[in-house]
Amino acid sequence: MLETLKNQKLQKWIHEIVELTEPARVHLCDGSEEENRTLCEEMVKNGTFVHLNEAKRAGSFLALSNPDDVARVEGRTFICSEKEIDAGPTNNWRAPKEMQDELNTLFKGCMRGRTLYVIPFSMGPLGSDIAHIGIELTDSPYVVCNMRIMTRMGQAVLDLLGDEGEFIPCLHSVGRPLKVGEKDVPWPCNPKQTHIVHFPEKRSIWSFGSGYGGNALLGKKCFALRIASVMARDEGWMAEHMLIVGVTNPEGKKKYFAAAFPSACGKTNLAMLQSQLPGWKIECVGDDIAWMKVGKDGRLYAINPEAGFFGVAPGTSAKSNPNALASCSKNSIFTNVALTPEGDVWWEGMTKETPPQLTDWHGNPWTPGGDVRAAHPNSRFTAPANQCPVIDSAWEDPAGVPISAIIFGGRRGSLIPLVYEAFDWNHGTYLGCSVSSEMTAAAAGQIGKLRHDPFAMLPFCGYNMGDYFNHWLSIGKQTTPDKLPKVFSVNWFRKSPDGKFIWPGFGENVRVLKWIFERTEGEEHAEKTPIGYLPEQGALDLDGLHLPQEDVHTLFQIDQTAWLGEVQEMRDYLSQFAERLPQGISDQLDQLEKRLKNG
Ligand code: O2Y
Ligand code: MN
Repeated sequence: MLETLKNQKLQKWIHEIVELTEPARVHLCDGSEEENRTLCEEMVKNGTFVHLNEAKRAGSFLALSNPDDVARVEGRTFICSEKEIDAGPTNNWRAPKEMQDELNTLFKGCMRGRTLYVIPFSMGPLGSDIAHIGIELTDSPYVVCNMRIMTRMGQAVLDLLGDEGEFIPCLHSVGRPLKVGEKDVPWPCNPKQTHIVHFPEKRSIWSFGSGYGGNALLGKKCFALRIASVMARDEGWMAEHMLIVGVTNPEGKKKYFAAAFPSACGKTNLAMLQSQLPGWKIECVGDDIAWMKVGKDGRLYAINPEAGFFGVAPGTSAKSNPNALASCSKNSIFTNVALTPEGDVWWEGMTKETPPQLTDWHGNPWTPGGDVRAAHPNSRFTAPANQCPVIDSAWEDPAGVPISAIIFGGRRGSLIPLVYEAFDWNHGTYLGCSVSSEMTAAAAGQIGKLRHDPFAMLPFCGYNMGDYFNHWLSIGKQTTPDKLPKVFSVNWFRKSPDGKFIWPGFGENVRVLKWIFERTEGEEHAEKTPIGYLPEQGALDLDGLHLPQEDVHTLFQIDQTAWLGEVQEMRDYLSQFAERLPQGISDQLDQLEKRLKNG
């Protein structure tokens, strides 16, 4: 069957990997309905999938992972550039030759008794100038079915690849070969040996030992962020951890915004926001990743390289995100959520009432009231983006959508105003550098501790982040300032002196998007302050919110002493990048400090 492959480079690579991993069979994925059905049936037989009730959740399945394989593993994720300095101080670096030797040993015979699936996939609409092709070789049928939702996958991609086309090779194994006659387990994996490895110079990915999410669906974080960020640096474009939304005003004018948030800041909710302001409409182009390129007209154009959502289930409800809930109403895969006696899914925060009886994510009977959660906190739904009720009409436009604003968010109980605007692109780049969040992870015992997450890219930048900051500065030189998106900072999490969140969030965040929209229209409504432009008195639409005046004051208060402390905190944080920290970023720090001191 491999002989039908026209691309010699692909054929040669598959042969090499077959020789190394020794699978029992090779299957070239065509992406068809029939292929998907067969794989799902096989996984139901093997116990990997539970077929959900067709009347409640058509075409959908539940998988329960091994409890030791439930999330991305940053400690086992490596950037193997030739020089350590090129991976930078925020990545785990290993010498490529040494790592390749280790991987060759791990992968030797690792697919014995299993099928090697060849998944041709496109990140981005087929044929888009901004899109790129990848080939994932995996021994996990679960990965195949998820990749079919998350990417454009199958024969059409091979046709586009042709004889000479370029692709990113992505190799994945669950790392658990089967002995002759051995019965498989429902979720094969090898957590002790997990390696998620990126070779930025070779532009290749080797992932071993995990079947879960970002570790295994290699198109997402491994390719579309870590390797793509390197490609983007070398080729003059941007691979960002950003959602993309279309915002339409009551007059029918539409603009597109991209936004980066660290985890646990409501990114998916913003991507699918239900506007609480009459006449204002938000539509979703993407919920997680944006690839952006300066177009012929000098504006920045963005595509969503993905075709589906791999969303966190807990907390997703008809109130918090009805559009996410509708997106996974059918043709979806659920991982590590609870199962109802009716054969549907449930997770904490889905409904007001907890069902009296469930099967939890360990597969055990579960009743409310105990300490254990029914669904894992990182349980997920994999849902086709085209099932989202507010998917934007241009979400698959190969040309991308023109970006008018870039928004950086974080979770900060104090200091950072609800919204402010950077003075220019370089200042906006500094805002990206300063993204940070107060941690919410109770288990880690670090509640409230500040975690820096520049551009929300800390775990996803495939090279030295100092060079990444420089790349941002250089994008600003590709076009004229009037064509560049304006850059904003938002913080939904500022608290009043009595410790309560002030801003209602969710659908009310549209009020902030409205002000941003108006600013990109060139409307004034802004007051110049040392940290940037803030909404002038009355410019932010607060009609009907009934926020006490002192809370509105706190939302926008700039505490000079605390801000000078933040400058010092940023100097300390950024010092790790040493000679790779661009002068342009140090200049921003100096200028901010000067403005603060001058009042
Ligand atoms: O735990 C995982 O493997 C999922 S990570 C993830 C999934 C979807 C969107 N974003 C993320 C993330 O970690 O940023
Ligand atoms: Mn993400």
